[in-house]
Amino acid sequence: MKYIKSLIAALLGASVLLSSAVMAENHIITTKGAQFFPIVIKVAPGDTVSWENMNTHITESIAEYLPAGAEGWTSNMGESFTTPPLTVEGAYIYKCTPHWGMAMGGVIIVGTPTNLDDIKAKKPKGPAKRLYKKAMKAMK
Ligand SMILES: [Cu+2]
Repeated sequence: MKYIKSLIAALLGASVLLSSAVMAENHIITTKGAQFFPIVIKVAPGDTVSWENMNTHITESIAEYLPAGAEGWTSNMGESFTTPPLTVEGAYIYKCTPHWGMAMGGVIIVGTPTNLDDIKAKKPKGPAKRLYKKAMKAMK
């Protein structure tokens, strides 16, 4: 009986480990004209994000609008890019640098976006302000 109990405990432990590894998801963002779609995407910590249909676009994180300790990224023009696993919770604002003047950017919300107050405190302007507002709205 003791043996069976420990066997069950081991199996349960293994399935928990397995499911947390399997649960990490990849989320796709695509482009429509000079816009990312969806503009705001919510993911879980450990998930990845990929951009497709990038033809004349890039994705570049904006250092001042990332959660503290998060790593940024910059893709090449036209590249279908995938982030490393996004493990730091928070809102990540990114842009298409060549089309930033046309407000082409987006927000990735990883888990709980505890840095939205930090972003607000930096008084974002123009497209960054718009993205901040969209992130706030997405959390309501
Ligand atoms: Cu672009």
